[in-house]
Amino acid sequence: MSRDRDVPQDDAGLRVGPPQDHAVGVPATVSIARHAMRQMGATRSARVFSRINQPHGFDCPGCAWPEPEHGSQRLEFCENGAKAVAEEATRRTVDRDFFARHDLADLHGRTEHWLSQQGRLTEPMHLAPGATHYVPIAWDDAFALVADELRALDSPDEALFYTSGRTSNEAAFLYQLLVRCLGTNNLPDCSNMCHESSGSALVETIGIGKGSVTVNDLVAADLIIVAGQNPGTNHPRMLTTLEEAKRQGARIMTINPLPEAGLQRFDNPQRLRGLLGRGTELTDLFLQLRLGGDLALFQAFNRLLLDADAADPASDPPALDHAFLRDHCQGLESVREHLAELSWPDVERATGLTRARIDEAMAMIRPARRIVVCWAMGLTQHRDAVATIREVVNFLLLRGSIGRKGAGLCPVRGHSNVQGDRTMGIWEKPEPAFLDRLEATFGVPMPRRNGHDVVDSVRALRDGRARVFVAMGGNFASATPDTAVTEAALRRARLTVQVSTKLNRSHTVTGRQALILPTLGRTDRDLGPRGQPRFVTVEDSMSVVHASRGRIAPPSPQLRSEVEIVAGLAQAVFGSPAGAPVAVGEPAGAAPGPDDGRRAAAAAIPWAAMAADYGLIRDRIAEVVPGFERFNERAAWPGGFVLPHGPRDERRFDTPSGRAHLTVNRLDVLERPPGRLLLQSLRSHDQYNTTIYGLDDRYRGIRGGRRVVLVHPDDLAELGLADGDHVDLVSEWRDGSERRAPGFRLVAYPTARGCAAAYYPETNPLVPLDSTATTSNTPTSKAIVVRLET
Ligand SMILES: Nc1nc2c(c(=O)[nH]1)N[C@H]1C(S)=C(S)[C@@H](COP(=O)(O)OP(=O)(O)OC[C@H]3O[C@@H](n4cnc5c(=O)[nH]c(N)nc54)[C@H](O)[C@@H]3O)O[C@H]1N2
Ligand SMILES: Nc1nc2c(c(=O)[nH]1)N[C@H]1C(S)=C(S)[C@@H](COP(=O)(O)OP(=O)(O)OC[C@H]3O[C@@H](n4cnc5c(=O)[nH]c(N)nc54)[C@H](O)[C@@H]3O)O[C@H]1N2
Ligand SMILES: [Mo]
Repeated sequence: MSRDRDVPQDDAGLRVGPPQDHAVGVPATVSIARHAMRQMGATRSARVFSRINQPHGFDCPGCAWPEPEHGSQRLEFCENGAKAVAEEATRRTVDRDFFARHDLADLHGRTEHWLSQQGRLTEPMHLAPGATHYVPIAWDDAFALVADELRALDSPDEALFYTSGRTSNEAAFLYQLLVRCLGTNNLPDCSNMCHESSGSALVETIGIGKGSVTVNDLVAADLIIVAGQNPGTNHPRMLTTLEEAKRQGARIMTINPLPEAGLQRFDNPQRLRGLLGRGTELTDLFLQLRLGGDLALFQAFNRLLLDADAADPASDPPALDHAFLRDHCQGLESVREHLAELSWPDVERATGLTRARIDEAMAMIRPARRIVVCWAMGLTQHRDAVATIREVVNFLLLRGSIGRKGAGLCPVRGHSNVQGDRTMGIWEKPEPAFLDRLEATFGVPMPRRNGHDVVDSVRALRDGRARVFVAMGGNFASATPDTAVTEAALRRARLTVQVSTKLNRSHTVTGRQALILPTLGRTDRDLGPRGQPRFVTVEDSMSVVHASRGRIAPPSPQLRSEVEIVAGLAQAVFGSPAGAPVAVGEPAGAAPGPDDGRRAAAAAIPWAAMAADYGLIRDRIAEVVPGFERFNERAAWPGGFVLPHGPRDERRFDTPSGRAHLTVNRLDVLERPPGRLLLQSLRSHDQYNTTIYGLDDRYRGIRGGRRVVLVHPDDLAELGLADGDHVDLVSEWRDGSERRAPGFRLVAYPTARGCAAAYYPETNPLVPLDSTATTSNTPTSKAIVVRLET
């Protein structure tokens, strides 16, 4: 059995009160001010906040929710965006003396909260083999060290290059180019743990892995379904859009095991009524679903639509959009046959909802002509996540609610540029056409075998098949599942490299050698070699690409931009065009000729010039990535430009058949053995993924600590436990193995029956590496069978 006892905790002041039923308002404003003053002080705070999400400012590093299309004059950020910014723009710094004072064992014993609170990294640091402390290293020496380790590999496939979703388009494009010039597609990214299931389901069914709506579509919708998402905490600006949609007459249905405060009522802090009054009731119908029940629920919706159509084909509005189905879709008959067999007892078991409750939902769906479905991790991080999202697509296709104003699919992305990174080629399974264009533009043969995603990367490290690990941002050790397995895997590496803004646990779980390469963040001013200000671009959740300009003085003159770091690595690895040949390229045993040709071609890429002038990178992106024509010109447009989207723009579906696919999805109810609960791992209001800002989860009434598990009071009673008891969470995996996360305080909470909730990353040790979603291979962070042990 694996235990996570050695992951440090910080829970002395834990207090539990009643959950709130509304979001934002005055407490949020107070919370912004407190966080900002602590990290940045008054003048810097005012400067920074006036630039967030403004046409000439920077993109908020918080979430990927878009800015309003009309271009706003008001402050366009939220409490949690402000925290994300304050965390990055902090005046606190970590310098070489800090590393001299704290050895690796000391740092490893600290919490994520403590590590992040130390401040911004300021110079490159090196952990030598066997060393106890990180020590300073010059940039060129750091690059040379990486190059040496890469050259020592038998195959480029023994190196892994992770990306987290804050990386700009320009840095992401250059990074994937470097990696593919080395000869591998090992580009795992945070998306693999996040919206990969959405991408898998959408590419297959509608031919493109991105959402099909704009903000204006939400505002114009008749019905917005928010499934498996907690926008009050994770996408607070979405609440403003939902509020606007309600004012325009939309109704909102929420599907969630938890009654999340933000979705119940919203007090808009930018409106006087929000500051003083009770705010807007957002949710009209709350379906309190059992974890993982969404597939069954959407199958029930679809079956009832098919039944209604059969009973009354002439109803207004019609139950099915026959013209759309006839002209643009395929697969209706198979779905009809499959759903004719739907078992209502299975639906009730899977959803925990009565048939009467589902009929209430149908009564809201039937009159809606324009429907948007929004979702996030509550749908994507399950064993049957891809099937579930395919069923959501069925639902919208049956209603003709794709490619029509006020309607469509809205996967709400997490990291602020996670969607853009994928567009730029951060993907372990690249399209051949994309590789062809890279080859044509750069003259370097591109690797054609698929690379490792996140879970496969951990396996490769664990099994000794990968030996160098490079991370462009993120916190791989903490974000990945099966903490004990992942940490042991990382420790087997010969070299681990973290390009980071701040300290985190991944700097303390190292290979034989390790490097920390400090980089500029979104808010930092980025000056070119002649002192000229440079900008980067990002793509939001709705395919809008726009510029982001850092405006404040970086914490140290030694920092390099992510682009400069990639270029520095590339030059160290490939040398100059006339330099000595370096063995990178095909696996060992391949003839040296092509290797050298690859190296020479890669060396001929103007890395240094592109690092000096990001416009040169954008010119290449314009050649390689569809939709980025005249990129440099359009990047400068205030508000940016929207990438083309076939289904959204012209009901064009780039699937092999040219049609949208309705799919047959097998319903396999997730069983909960007696005495066990289904546990989901989620975010508190005071964190950004593995970055812990503070120990409060205000909306859920939890303060001063994070080691809590929320369980329905009736389940507690059934298990013979009580609110306030302390338990170990023990997960049970089908191979008979068990994983334990000790010492959680039980909180009686109105979640769905049979379900429990606890925070991520504290619960990551419980998720087995092999427990992943079918097809997308995303860890099942939202459905872990656990028992509670006193
Ligand atoms: N402040 C802040 N903002 C963030 C982040 C952050 O950590 N902090 N993280 C960013 C990232 S990377 C991401 S991916 C997003 C995450 O945004 P969310 O997906 O909102 O994040 P989670 O906290 O994982 O919440 C999952 C929600 O889904 C519900 N849920 C869980 N399982 C199920 C299920 O089976 N069915 C249904 N219907 N609902 C379910 C949970 O109760 C919860 O409300 O937020 C982004 N924005
Ligand atoms: N159990 C469980 N596990 C999960 C999830 C869950 O819901 N439950 N959610 C999953 C999801 S949705 C995601 S997206 C992943 C998140 O996985 P990651 O993206 O790997 O994790 P983060 O915590 O967002 O990474 C934070 C670190 O990024 C660095 N950083 C911040 N800004 C920048 C920057 O501009 N540049 C660079 N180079 N570095 C920067 C800082 O050093 C910071 O410590 O976790 C996944 N893991
Ligand atoms: Mo995410």
